[in-house]
Amino acid sequence: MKINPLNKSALANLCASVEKPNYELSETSSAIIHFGAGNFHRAHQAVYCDTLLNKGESQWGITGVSLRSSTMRDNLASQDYLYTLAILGEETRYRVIGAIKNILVGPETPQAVIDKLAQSHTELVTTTITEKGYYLAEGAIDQSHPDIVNDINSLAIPVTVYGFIAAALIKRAKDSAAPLTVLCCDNMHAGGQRLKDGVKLILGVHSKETLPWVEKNVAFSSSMVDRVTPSTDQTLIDTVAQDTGVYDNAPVSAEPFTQWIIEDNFAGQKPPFDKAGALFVNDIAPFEKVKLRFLNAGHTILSALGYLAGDKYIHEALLRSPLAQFTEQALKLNVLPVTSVPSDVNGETYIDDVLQRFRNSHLPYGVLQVGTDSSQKIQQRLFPSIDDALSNESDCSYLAFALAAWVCFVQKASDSQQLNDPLALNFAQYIEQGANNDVYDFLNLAGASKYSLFTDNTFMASVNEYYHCINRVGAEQAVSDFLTD
Ligand code: CS2
Repeated sequence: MKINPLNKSALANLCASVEKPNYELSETSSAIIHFGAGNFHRAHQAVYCDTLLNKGESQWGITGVSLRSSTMRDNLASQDYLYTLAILGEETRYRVIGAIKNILVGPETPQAVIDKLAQSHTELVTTTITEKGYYLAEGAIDQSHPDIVNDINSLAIPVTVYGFIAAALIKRAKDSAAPLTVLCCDNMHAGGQRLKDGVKLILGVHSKETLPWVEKNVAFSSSMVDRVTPSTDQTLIDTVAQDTGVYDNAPVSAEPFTQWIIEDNFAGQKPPFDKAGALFVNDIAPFEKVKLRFLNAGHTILSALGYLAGDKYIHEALLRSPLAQFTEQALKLNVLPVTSVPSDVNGETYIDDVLQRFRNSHLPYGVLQVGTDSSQKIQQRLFPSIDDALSNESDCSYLAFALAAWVCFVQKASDSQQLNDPLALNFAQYIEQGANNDVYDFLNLAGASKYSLFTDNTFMASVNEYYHCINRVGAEQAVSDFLTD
C-alpha cells in the first residue's frame, strides 16, 4: 500500500482515530514567536496552542525560530508544518498538530527573525533553548562566551536569544509598537529574570535609550513546563506511518501527562492558555522548585546511575530495585525536608507520581538524553538542595552519593565518546591529565564553587569517598552497600 506524506491535503487520508485540526490552517495567524522549535516545544506548548486554535482562538499560532540548525524547518516545511504527536501510555493516541505556521532559521535569515519579533501583531515570545542557550556561568551571563561577545560587538547578525530580542525591541520602541511578553518555557529557575538580564545587558551596550520603553512595555515571565518527551527515532517514524496511514518524517512522542503553570505577568494580550488546561499563578517560584528538585533531579540521578549500570533507558534503571529505592529515598529523605512545596501539592505523592511516570515502558526515555548537558543541569537540580540541607544541618548523604555518581558518569561517558555537554572538551582534558581521582575539578567546572557545598570539607570528602566506592565495586553494588549501611 502506498503511504502518502503528511501535508494539508493528506489530512483526509488519516485513519479516523487520529485527532486533527478542526480549523482551516490558512485562517490562523501567529502572534507567538517561539525560540527552539524542538521536540519538547512540539509536544508541549504547541499542543496548548493547537487546542486554542481548535477553540477558534485563531491568532495563537506559532512562528518558530531555530537559532542553529535548519533540520526541523527542513523536515516540517515539506509537510506544511504539520506533525503527529504520539501519546504513549497504556494506550496509544495520535494527534496531528497544526499550530506551527512557519520556522525561521536565525543564521539564514536573521533580519526576518528580527522583523517578525518587531511586528506589533507579535504578542508573546517564548523559549525552549535548553540550559546552555542562556549562557550562564556560575549563575550570571557569561560575557566571555563568543556568542555573547558577538552580540555585544554588533547586533547586525545576532546569534543569541538575547541579541535577537534586543534588536527587535529597539525597533519596537522606535515604532511605539504594542507591549510584548517574553516567557521562559525551559527547566530554569527564574527564567524570565534571566531573559530580562540578558536582553538588558545587550541593550545597555547598543541602545540605552530603549531601556525605559522596555521597562514599561515588556514583561519577562517564567513558567513551569512538564511533559516527558523523548527524541524521535526511526522506530517511532515507522510506527506512526503504519498506525496513522500517513508518512510523517518528524513525529514526536510524549507521555499522557502534561502540565504548564505560567506566571501571570503579561504586558499586552494574554493568550487564554487556561482554556487549554494551563494554570496562571502569581508566584511561580515554588512550582519551578518542585519540578527541578524532584522530577528533574530524579531524572538526573537515574540517568547517571542507570548509565553506569549499563541501562539505555530510564524505565530500565528503575527496574533495578536498589536504584529505584535510592532515587525515591534521595528525594524523600534529602530533598523534601529542605524544599517548601506549594500548599496544594503533597511532596511525597508528587515524588511517587513522578517515579510512576518514569516507569512508563511505552515511552523509552534515554539515560543519555537526560545526561545531555548534565554539567549545566546539576547546577539547578542538585546544588541548591544540597546547600539548603547543609545550612539546615539536614542529611544530604544521598545527594553526596548522587554527585559522586555524576562524576563517574562524566568520566565513563567521556571515555566512551558519548558525553554530549558544552564542557565535554574540558572534561576530556582533565581526564587525560590524570585528574581522575579528584571530584573537585569536575564539580568546579560545573560551577559548584559558587555553592557552599564546595567549601564544606566534610561534604566534599564524602563525595570523594562514594566516588572511589563506585569505581571500586560498580554503581549498582555501591548503591546497595549505601542503602544497607
Ligand atoms: C529531563 C527533562 O532530559 C532531561 O533532562 O529531566 O527533559 C524532563 O523529561 C522534562 O523536564 C519533563 O518535563
